[in-house]
Formats: sequence, C-alpha cells, structure tokens
Amino acid sequence: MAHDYEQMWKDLGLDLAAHDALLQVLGKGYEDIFLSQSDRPQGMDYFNFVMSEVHGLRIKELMEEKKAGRKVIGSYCVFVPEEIVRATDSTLVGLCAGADFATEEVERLLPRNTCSLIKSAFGFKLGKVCPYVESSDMIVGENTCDGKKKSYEILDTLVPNLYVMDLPQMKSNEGHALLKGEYFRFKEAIEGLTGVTIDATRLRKGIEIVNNKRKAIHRLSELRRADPVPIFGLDALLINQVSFYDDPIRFTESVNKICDELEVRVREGKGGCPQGTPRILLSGCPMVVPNWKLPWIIEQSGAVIVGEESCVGERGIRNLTDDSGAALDELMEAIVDRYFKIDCAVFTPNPDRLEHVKQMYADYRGNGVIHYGLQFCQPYQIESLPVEKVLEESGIPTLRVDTDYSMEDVEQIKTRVEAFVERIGMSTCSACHFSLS
Ligand code: BJ8
Repeated sequence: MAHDYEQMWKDLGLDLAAHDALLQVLGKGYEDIFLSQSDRPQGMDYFNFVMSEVHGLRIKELMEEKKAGRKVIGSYCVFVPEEIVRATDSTLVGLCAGADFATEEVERLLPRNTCSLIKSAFGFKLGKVCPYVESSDMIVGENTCDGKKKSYEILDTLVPNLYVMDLPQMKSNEGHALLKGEYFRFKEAIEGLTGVTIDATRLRKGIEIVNNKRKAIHRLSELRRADPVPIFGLDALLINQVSFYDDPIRFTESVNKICDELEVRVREGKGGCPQGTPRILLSGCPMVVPNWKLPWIIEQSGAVIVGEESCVGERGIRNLTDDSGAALDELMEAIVDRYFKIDCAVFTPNPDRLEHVKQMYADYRGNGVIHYGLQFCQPYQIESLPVEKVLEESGIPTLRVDTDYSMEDVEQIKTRVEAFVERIGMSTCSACHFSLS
C-alpha cells in the first residue's frame, strides 16, 4: 500500500517514516486482535478491507472528492451534525485518535494529566501521521469538556482552519436555544465554505443518508441481543468505528449486508460464542481506532460484549432525525431536537444517561456492566460513581475500569476483568479465547 500512496501522503505533508511505523504497529495489532478471532461473519471481510485501506484508498477517495470541489470536514465529537455537512455534499470524518503518538511533543503543549484522547489527537497532528486531519478543509472543535475546550485554543495555532462550536452543558430551554443558535451558525459556516446554499430538499437528503446509516447500526445492535450472540463485540465495535471514516452510503450497504448474514446465524442459533457466554455491556468514554485494549481483554476473558453505551456506539447513533418537516426551519429544529438528546457526561445533571445504561443492560440481556473511564476524563470518571451506584442498587454487577492508551496496565486489568467475569457466574466460553501472541 505504501508504494501506491506515498506521493499522496507526501503531498499531504505527512512524515513518511513516522507514518510507516504507525501503520506497521496498527497492522500488527489488527492482525493479532481481529484476524485471530474464530468464526467471524464473512461480512467482516469488507471492514477488514476498509481498515487495511483506511489511510490509503479512503484518503484517495477524499482527495478525488476535493478535486471535484467537495469539502472534507473533520470533527472530534458526535455533536457535530453530519446532516448539515451532507446537505452540501461534503463529507464528515472523525479525527479522534486511539493511540499515543509523539507524546513528548504533546506534553510540551498540554499538561501530562490530560486525557489520552485529547493527547492522541494532538500527537497525530504534531507527529504528522494523520491524513484525515491534513485533508480536512475545516476542523470542528466543540466546547464540551474543559480539556477539549481549552486545548482547542492551542490546536488553533497548529491548524489553519479550526471552527469552534459552543455547546450547552444543561438540558434546559436555554441550552436548547444555545444549540439551535450554534447549529444555524454552523450551517452558515458550512455554506460559506462550500458555496452551497442549504435548502429543505438538500437538508432532507442529508438527513436521509445519516438516518439510514443509523438504522443499519440499530439493526446490527438488535441482532446482538440474541443468545448466542452472532458477532463478537470487538467486530461490532470496529463497525461503529469505521462509521466515522467510511463513505456513509457504502457503509450502510455493508452493515445491512452483514446483518443479513447475522440474521441467518440468529435463526440457526449460531454465533462466535456458545449460548450462555457471559454478556457484558460496556459503558463510558468513546473508544476510537485503534483503542481496542479493554474490549480485547474482556473477550479474551471468556465474555462477549453485547453493546456499547458510548459515542462510538449507542450514545452516538441512538435517535433518528425526524425528516417529516416541509420547511428548512422545521428540519433544522428536528436536527437540534435529535442532538439535544445526547446524554454525554459533560451535561449536568445527567440523569438520562443513568437510565439509558440500565435500559441497555435490560435490552441487551447483559450479565454485567463494565464502565470504561479514560484517566483524567473528569466528566466520565466522576459520573462513573453514580452509574455504579444506580446499577448496583438495581442488582446489576458493575466493574469500573479507569485506564489510558498505554499497555502497561494490561495484566492488572486482565486480572480484574477475569475475576469479574467469574463473579457474574456464568459458564465461560473456550471459543472466545484468542491470543495476542
Ligand atoms: S458527546 S463523549 S464525543 S464530548 S474522554 S475528551 S470527555 S476528557 S470525548 Fe466526547 Fe462529544 Fe461527549 Fe461524545 Fe473530554 Fe473525557 Fe477526554 Fe472525552
């Protein structure tokens, strides 16, 4: 792949040696974690291919779109409304990163006790290894947690095209009005960037494309309620992760295709794990490529992940946008209503999320919840305590795991997860054990 795309990466200003090293580590990790699983659905071949070309063919496609006059918008948060971006035929890509990179350089700009997700995003920019950042015509930052909000002030000095979106922190009428104002301001900014005026027809089309993507993931999620589970949690997470990079229409088709296959598995009572495998609901911070450490540990410990209460998961794709409005303003209002329901821990208070975790646990027929907090993530680490309390009061076994992107704590987490899986008292599944070595 490197040979074919080297000139493109050079033109984007990537550091070819550092980028090659990153791709090698990623490729090896992917092989060890994903390709070593047994009994994967055939439909995963498509997602394997996307991953193998995530810095290659997909970037080439984006370059071609740009040549044809279309724009690429990069984002770090699921609050950035993709419908508005699609309404101008532009493409939204996720820029969050899930691996440490250029840590020394990052820590010259950000305090050491900044969460890995923010540090990693900076590391990928400073280390010149992310073709998505470099191909973005606009990068959208958002005022969510303090770490992101303040770090965007520094990011603004590193990129030429940062747009900062203000977001509410309370689910009040004033919060709703703030979000509405910000989405209208964003619409104008996107129109200014692209030269395309968004009308009702365009916006409805954008809503349709994004809703279809969500519906396909909803379908996949529903299938994970079956016992035996027809797909490993790692693969389902990967599909969610790919949704942030892939062409949305092709992605939707590919998810629906794998769902057809999974439906047959469910009908025939087949799956990667035998019936009775302990079922874990993951809850907490978003997990972006290539942050697979905790899910890998969980599934290696003889459990299967049946759902993710996360922005790379159900929190991000949960509700559809109502497309029944005739006028542009009605459709914009529907977009605001849809996004205002996102129960990110940056909101205070945030009772909806506590209810949602419990609801997901019931819907996905869980046997336990593992709460994942990134170290130094105040919103999710602080909220993990009420989450644990509410779950334990309902008799739901809960384990809180706070970690970062390093591999230093793998053994320690493994010991805790294995004990938890044993505690939830179900039979373990030998088919779920696969090795990283
Ligand atoms: S809507 S979860 S994508 S803000 S892990 S950077 S919160 S300190 S990512 Fe998020 Fe939007 Fe919310 Fe979702 Fe801060 Fe925590 Fe780091 Fe985080």
